[in-house]
Amino acid sequence: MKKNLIIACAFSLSMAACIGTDKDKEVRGSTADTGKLAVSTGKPTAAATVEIPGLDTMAANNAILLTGNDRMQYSDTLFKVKASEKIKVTFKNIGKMPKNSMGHNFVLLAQGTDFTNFATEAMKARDDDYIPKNLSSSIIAHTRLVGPGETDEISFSVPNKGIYDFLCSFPGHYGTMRGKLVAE
Ligand SMILES: [Cu+2]
Repeated sequence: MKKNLIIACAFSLSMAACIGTDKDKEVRGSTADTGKLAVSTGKPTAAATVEIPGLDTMAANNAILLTGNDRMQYSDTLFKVKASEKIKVTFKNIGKMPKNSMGHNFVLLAQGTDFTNFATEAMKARDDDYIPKNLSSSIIAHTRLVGPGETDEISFSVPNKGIYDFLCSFPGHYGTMRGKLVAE
């Protein structure tokens, strides 16, 4: 029960909501048993311990291959990378549906970004392929919106160790097309 709660927390919309107060961090830090990770919460000095299933056994790989399909799914929702080193994301839409009804992208958010707010603002940015200009400072990197059979490649790096959210910002997709990039 407790474990389920922690897992749900790790994948909830906002890490900040899970992390809570300093007092909570101490409690969480003392009870978590696997997959411990120092997480930046936006402030360089703030850290908490969270649990991500499968993270311990993953090797860091800065060459990310990711696909999206017609069922609004990414091929992976968890990546581990090295911070401060070049990361290359190759993202392909392997679906067949038209781009205007099932386009996909990969948008990596800066730590501390309000995930739901970002997704909501992105929905309004149809003319900019659902990349909200008013929240550009919240975006570390993004691919273009790709249609069926199309691929885009981007390179970037993340400055800090910690957990970063990514999503497809096409309207309605973020519920299933979302994941975490963990930098170590
Ligand atoms: Cu999508």
